[in-house]
Order: sequence, then C-alpha cells, then structure tokens
Amino acid sequence: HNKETTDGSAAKVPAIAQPLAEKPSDIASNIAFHARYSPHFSPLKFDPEQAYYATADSVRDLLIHRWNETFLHFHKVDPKQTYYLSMEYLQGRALTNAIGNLGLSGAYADALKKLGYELEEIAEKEKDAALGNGGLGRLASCFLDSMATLNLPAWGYGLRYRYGLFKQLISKEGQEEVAEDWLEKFSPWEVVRHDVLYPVRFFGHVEVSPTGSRKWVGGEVIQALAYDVPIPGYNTKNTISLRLWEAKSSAKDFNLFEFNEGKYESASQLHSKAQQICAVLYPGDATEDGKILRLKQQFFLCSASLQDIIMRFKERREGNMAWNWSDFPSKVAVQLNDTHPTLAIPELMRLLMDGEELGWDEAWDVTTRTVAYTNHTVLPEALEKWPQAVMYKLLPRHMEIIEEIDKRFMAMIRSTFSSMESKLSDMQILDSSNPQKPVVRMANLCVVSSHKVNGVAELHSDILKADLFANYFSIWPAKFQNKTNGVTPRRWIKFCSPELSDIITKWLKTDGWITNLDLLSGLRQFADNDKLHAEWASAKMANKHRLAQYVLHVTGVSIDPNSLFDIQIKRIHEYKRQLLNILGTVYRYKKLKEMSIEERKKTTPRTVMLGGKAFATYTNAKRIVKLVNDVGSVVNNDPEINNYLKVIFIPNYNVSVAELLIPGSELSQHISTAGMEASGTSNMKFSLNGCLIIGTLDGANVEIRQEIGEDNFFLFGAKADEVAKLRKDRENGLFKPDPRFEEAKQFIRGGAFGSYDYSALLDSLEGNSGYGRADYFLVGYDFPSYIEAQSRVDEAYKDRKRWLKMSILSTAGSGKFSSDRTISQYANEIWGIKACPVP
Ligand code: CJB
Repeated sequence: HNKETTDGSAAKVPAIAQPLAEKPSDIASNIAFHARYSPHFSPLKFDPEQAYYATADSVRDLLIHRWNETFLHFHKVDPKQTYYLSMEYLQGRALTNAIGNLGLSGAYADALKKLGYELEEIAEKEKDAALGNGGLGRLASCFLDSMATLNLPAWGYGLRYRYGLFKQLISKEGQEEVAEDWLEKFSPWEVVRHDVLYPVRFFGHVEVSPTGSRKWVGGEVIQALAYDVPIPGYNTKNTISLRLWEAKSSAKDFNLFEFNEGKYESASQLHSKAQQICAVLYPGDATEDGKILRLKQQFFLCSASLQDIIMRFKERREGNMAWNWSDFPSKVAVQLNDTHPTLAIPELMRLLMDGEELGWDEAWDVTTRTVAYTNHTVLPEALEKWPQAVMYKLLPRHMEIIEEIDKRFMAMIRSTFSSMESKLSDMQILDSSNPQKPVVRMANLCVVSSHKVNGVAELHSDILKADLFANYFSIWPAKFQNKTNGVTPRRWIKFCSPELSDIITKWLKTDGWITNLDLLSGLRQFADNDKLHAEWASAKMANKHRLAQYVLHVTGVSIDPNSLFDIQIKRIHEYKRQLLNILGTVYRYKKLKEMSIEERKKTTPRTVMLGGKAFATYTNAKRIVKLVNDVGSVVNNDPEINNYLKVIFIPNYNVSVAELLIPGSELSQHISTAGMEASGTSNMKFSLNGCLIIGTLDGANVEIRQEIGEDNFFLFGAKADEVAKLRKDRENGLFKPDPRFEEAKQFIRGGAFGSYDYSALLDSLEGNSGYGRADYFLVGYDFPSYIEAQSRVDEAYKDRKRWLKMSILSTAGSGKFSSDRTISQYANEIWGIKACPVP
C-alpha cells in the first residue's frame, strides 16, 4: 500500500496544461494565481506575508515537477542509492536558495517588482526551518544541496519537529527558551504524503514460535507519516528529497466510547503519545521518561526510514524473479550521521530476520555491507550510552539482537585477535562494569557493525584512530577514513554575498567556481591588485552596513561599520571557549579604560559579536550568555569607550542570521581547546567570505591554515598533543596563571559588569573547582597567547593593504572546503554511488 509510484497508476494521472512559469511575466501571473486560488489567508489581500506564501507556492510547482522527474528517473535506472539518516537538519530559509539553484533569482525579482514588491522584503517573511542544534545539522543540509547538485541518487531522512530546538529570547536574566514557531502557520516547502505511512512499535515483548523464530509483538504502535521537502540541485534538473517523519495515531486508536463517557484524556492517549515524539529536538533526558522519549525519537526515525528503504528496494525489483537479499548493499547505502541513528543497525537486522526470514549470518552480512558511520565528536559526554534497562523496556527485540552482536563480536576477538583480549572490556558494546547501571555504548555498536567509520577533519580522524577507536583501528585499519567537512558555496557565498560573488566571477572570468570551488585559487594572482582591493573593500563594506542595520534592529545598539567586525557564532559550550573570547574582551575594555584619550585613539576600534544557543539545561553555558550580555550593557553604554569597543550578543542565532553575519565579518573566532572541536564548519564559511580567522590548531582550522597560508591565520594556543600533559600539570599544581588572566577575572568578580555573582562560572577556571577538572578547557593556559594573537590582529588591521590581501587569500584558499568535494569523496570512497542526472 505504500508504493511510491508506478504500478501503472502513474499512467492514469491526467495530463495538465499548468504553465511552469520561468519568465517574469508568467511568474508574476503564477504568483497572482496562487495568491487567489491556493489561499492560506483571505484571497482578497496581498500583503508581504501573503506575497511570500504565493511566491513560495509558485516555486514549489517547479520543484515538484523536477522532483517527480528525478524520482521517476531514479526508479527507472535503479542505481545504488544513499540514504542519509540524521536527527538534525538546519535547512534555514528555502526561497532564495531554491530560486537561486533554479537560476531564476533575476526572473523572480522582476516578477515581484511587477507585483509591487522587492524580492528581499518577501524573502524575509520566511521562517527558518530550524530542525537542528548546530554544525551537525547544518552539515546535513549542506550535504543535501551537494548531493542534488552532483546529481547523486541520495536522499535524506529526518524528523519533523513541530517546535524545533527552541527559540532563544534574551533578557536581563540571560537566555530564555520558548517553542520555535516555524510551523505555526505552515511550511510551503513540504508535501505531506498520505500515501507513505509506516507502523512503528514501542515496548511490547518478544514471542517465540514453536520453530524458534522470534517476533516482536504488543506494546504501542504509532504511525510514521512522510513529509517530503524537495531539495533542488544547483544548475541541474535533479531535485532530491528530504523525507521528514511525523508521528501520528490513526482514527482506530481513538476510543470513541471512552470519549463519550467524558474520559477525554484516556480516549486519545495514543494521539498525545504520538504528539510527544515529534514535538521537540533533544527533549530533556534527565528523567527516565525523558530518556525513553529521546530513544523513541531515534528509533522512530530509524524504523520508518528502513521500512521505506526496504519497500523501495523491493518495489524496484518487482517482476524480477532473480533478485537476492545479498544484492541489497549494491543498491542501498545507509549513512549514520553520528550515533543518534545507531538503532538503524539492530532494526535492519530485525526487519531482515523477523520480517524477511533471513538467517543471522545473511542478515549480518547485508547490514554490515550497508551501514557506515560518521563520528562528529570525541567529547565523552556526547558519546551516547543508553541504560540497558531502558532499552529492554522500549525495544526488547533490539536488545536481544544487540546482545547477540556483542556476543559474536567478543567470540571473534577471542578467536581471531587473541592479543586484544585484555582490551575487550573497552571494546564491548554492552558495558556492565557498573552493575547498578549497565549501558549500551552506541558508538561501539556503530564501529563494530559499519563497513566504514569516518571522522570529519584530518586531525579529528587521526584522534579517532589513535585514541577513541584505537583498539578497533588496530584490528580493522581499512575501516577508518577521513572526510573533511565542507559547506555549500551556493548558500554560503553565492546567495548570501552576491556582491562579493560577482566580483569573484568578474576576476576569474567564469562562474564555474560555484560548482568547482578549487577555481578560487585563481584569485591569488590578483591578491595585490589595487583595483581588486577597492572592489573587495566596497563589497565588504556594503555587507557590514547591512549587518549593522540588522544589529540595530534586533538589539537597539548602533555599531560602527568602520570598526573591525569580530564574530564568534556557534553553540555555546565550554570547549568552544566563548569564555576565552569574553575574558579577552573584558581585558581589552579594562586596558582601554586605563589609557589616555590619545592612546585610545591609536587603537583599532572593534565590534565584538557573539551568538549561539546554550542547551536549556547547561548551566555554565547559560551563565556565559548572561556574561556576554552584561559586559555588553556596560561597555556599550560607556561613553569613554564605546567608540573603541562594542560588545553585542546576537539573539536567536540561526541559519538566516548567519547569512547576514558571515558576509559582514572581518575576523572570526574558532578558539576551541585543541583536540576538542571535531571540525567546525563556520570557520570554512567565514574564510570563504574573506574573513580572517583567529584560532587554535583544532578541527578543520588545521587544514584551513594549510590551504590559505600560515601568514594569513592568527594562530595561538596549546596543540592537541600537549593538552593531556597540561591538564595533568594543572592537577598537580604546576600551572602559574598569567597576571593578565587574573586581572580580567578579578575585574568581573569585582562587579564591573553588575551585581550578578559570576563566581560559579569563574571558579571553573580556577584550581579549586574541586572535582579534578580545574580549567579542563585550558582557558587560563591559552589566555596570554590569545591576547597576543589579538594584538597581532589589531596591528594587521591598521595596514589596509595587508588586511585586504589576507582577506583575498582566505577566499582564494577556501576551494577545498566545498561540500561538493566532501560529498564526492563519500560517494566514491564509502557509498559506491554514481551520478544519475535527469536527462
Ligand atoms: N557536532 O553539532 C554537533 N553536534 C553533535 O552532537 C556532535 C558534533 C558538530 O558537528 C560538526 C559537523 O561535523 C562539526 O563541524 C563540529 O565540530 C561538531 O561539534
């Protein structure tokens, strides 16, 4: 019943004469048609919001057309296809991106002019699809853009969170979280697929038949309903799909009898259980119920997606009697975006064994040749471990399968790699070392069951091999790869910085760089050219003005476009060290206060901007947000200083805000403790946009610095291989803090930024935090070299010519960091898929 297309019924779809508008006048009438006949509001009005929805509807016509063609083409060719499983996607806005990829930006701008609107004004009405938390989710979205652009047969699967992660409000108290309202009206970019629905079971028990076969029965069954988001490639017909699952109950689950007896809640129990599953991303998991809900979400994604994948595999083999389950891995690649979708492994095993009646060995062979795993973090607290008790309760059959995988893995080690026996307790999937709280180690399950494991930057992949997964690496060296992350040049320069893009195209005499980013290196030969400098500076200044207007709009603070725009935007986390940034800024403020007016005038004026969400239960991260805001309140209102320094916290940082911030940036901070940031991807977006980086040798910074040249990167801080010893030294009382570090902390403790007591936050940087993790992130150790690197920045900025040259060289050296390059490598080296362009 879930068949996608063609059992001949497609032939019965009536032909239509609907014009697919691509010329401005046709587009304008198409928009007008949608405003009138697919009204979501009164058809008698045409305000900017309605104009947005009508415009989006008209773009959607084009997308659906191409998307159907793409699907039918894939169906006919039946290539091997990749399915990307991710709990997060940060799609941002779709309108500008879609018309840009379709090559219709100019035509749409003209059409809207005819209707009395500017495209930019209309585009701003769109709410971000914010189904993610940070880099992991945005990476998934960049990957979809590249898959479509490269004509790859690949799809994304995710969940349709009604309230996203949260919307961040900033008040005097710091961050407040409220539900994201992206679906409050509706999203024109999704197509609900009432014909694509799968049952997903939770709880229940395992039944054993007389023949010994096992089946999972009972419990609660929730329906997974597909919402498809079309993803257009750039300059190609290919338009792929992001399929988002929504949880729902069916009419038969509604107890009409109970309802009529006035038992309203119990009558619609399953309905409210379904509603919980797709309510928010990362619901709090401090309680057991919270853990169950998160695990439910993960399983919901995995089960619905795999049922869909298997259905499609079988559908494409219909009428062909000769197919075999062992063909599955030659048609299907499943990529796990971090450990959140690990349950895809036991679920595929279960569907093959209990559903399709394969034996263990055959199911295991198929599963392990299908699934590959990307690791995105080495932070121990981020490596998922689920209590075995919770797993038994929610997924009894999967727990049996995981136990069997673990048992067989141990037996294999003992028989084949006996020298590794002493390491078994670390390598095992089930960790029962704490009998009170035995857990399943999801990362271990991924490594054992995947045919490839990759990190996301060279340094990170090396750390996986040398450290986190060293034992596995010693037995399976060929399993481990690196795939340095990338970003899509369409959204992250072409569309968000059209002025700069036009300059690049003009100087390179081709726009081929948009799909072949390595061509940017051609800018190097002009790095000293005065004419390019003038154009480059004027594009940057236009972007800075646009950003300044935005800042004024959202914070009420006016900032000077002639000051150095210094930006750090990312999730707030102690390892990312926003605290180092703000302590450095506090130190700068104190020094400015101590200077004479004449001395101040010689300094480089700065606007320091920070943005990012702190996880709702992460206390220190929330304190950091408050500190930035408190420092801003004092500095920005200090008439002696505010011509030389401003400190801005950008509220509710998201994709569309990044599209304003990054083009307007001149310096950006990527200052994590070395070894802790797996890659970072905003670093790539910034340098692509000609922004210089102050950073540590961490994540992809290492490769960015290599590509753009050491002289064009403001490096500071401890190296990854020094960190362990520095932490030991610290614990042994060998660390002597720099007086400037003490001065900055003391200034805050003394109340310079208000009466809030920051000691709990600042104590985490002292040797007295009490649990052996004194300044675990080495803020104190790196502080002096950070301050010194910042002084080098100030000096460099004074030399306009030098700065512009460095800026041009940053863009010129960013070719490697296109997600097109990353995705081609995944396609060739992990998935084994080939381009399948729609003719
Ligand atoms: N990352 O955003 C997340 N969430 C996680 O749970 C784990 C990792 C980030 O993934 C990005 C994409 O690979 C990396 O660039 C970034 O370093 C990492 O923190």
